[in-house]
Amino acid sequence: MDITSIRKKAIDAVASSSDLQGLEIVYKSFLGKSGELNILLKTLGSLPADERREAGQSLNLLKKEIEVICSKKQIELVNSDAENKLQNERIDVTLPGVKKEKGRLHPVTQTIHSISDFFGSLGFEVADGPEVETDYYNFEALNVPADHPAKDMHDTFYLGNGSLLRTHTSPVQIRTMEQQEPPLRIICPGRVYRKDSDLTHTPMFHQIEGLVLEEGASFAQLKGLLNDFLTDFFGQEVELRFRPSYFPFTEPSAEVDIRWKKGWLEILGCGMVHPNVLEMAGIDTKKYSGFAFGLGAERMAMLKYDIPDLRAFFENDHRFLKQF
Ligand code: 2NL
Repeated sequence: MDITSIRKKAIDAVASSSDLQGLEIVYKSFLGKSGELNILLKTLGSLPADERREAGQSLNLLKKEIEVICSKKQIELVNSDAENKLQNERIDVTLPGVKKEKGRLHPVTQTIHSISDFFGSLGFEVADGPEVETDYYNFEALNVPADHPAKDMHDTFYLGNGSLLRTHTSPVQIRTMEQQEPPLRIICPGRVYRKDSDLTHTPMFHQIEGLVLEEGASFAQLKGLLNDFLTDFFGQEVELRFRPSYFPFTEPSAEVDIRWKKGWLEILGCGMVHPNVLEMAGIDTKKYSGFAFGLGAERMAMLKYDIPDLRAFFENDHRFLKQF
């Protein structure tokens, strides 16, 4: 094989390489360990000395030449690769983007926040506590007798190890009275659980209870407070009606109705904290008296936003939630 024909073969092969891998193969077939030039180099030894020198030189020149045309071709291929990508992988920056919907607080959470804010402005502190409670904190400390219907297996979720899911947030108030010295003004929002499920009841809902414990706390104060609260909540003067009622943990007790669409609507329960409850929590009943109230957050949100169906709060349909 003479050098001239190897040279021609190499130039043709490099020129017709259409991609970088192909060029690499061509390069190796001439300049690699067992490439054509190396094989030729090994035959030099069998040539007469005067011819050997000349042949060696031309082989070296050819080697350099092939290296140069290969690297030129390499640059060409890299450039045309980038050009191809620019031509073929176009992005239409004028296409409309995919919108991400903004999240927001659940209407029940917003209601809890707005109620907590109102009482916060009057010096109430927000308190919370466990959702898994003992019979003592959920019932006994609240003067609920052992045979009270609320304690029935059909009304309360018992967890089987002596604990239960709290049926109201009152245990939080009991725990606070045990731990802090009066005077006390607290608001206790949170999840509560009752074994009840139909159109107007869900097994979990949110309750907000309030407690004021101080010297001279009176029913008159309670009435004034609830009047101010409901006026603030509904954003207009509301007419209230206090109806005598019964809760084991308050005495006297009342249910509060507001005038609503030509009739009366029950909105919360309240009363003066029963002395048994205060004494069990270690409060000096000669010095202190207290009043408390409780309301359902979902019910308040339904009234405020005029939502007819309780289930809407639990379905988490964006079309419903984004309205608030
Ligand atoms: C309702 C309204 C009420 C209370 C909750 C309470 C808490 C303590 C002591 C006394 Cl620690 N009372 N909370 C009082 C009256 C009503 O909730 O309709 N409950 C069934």
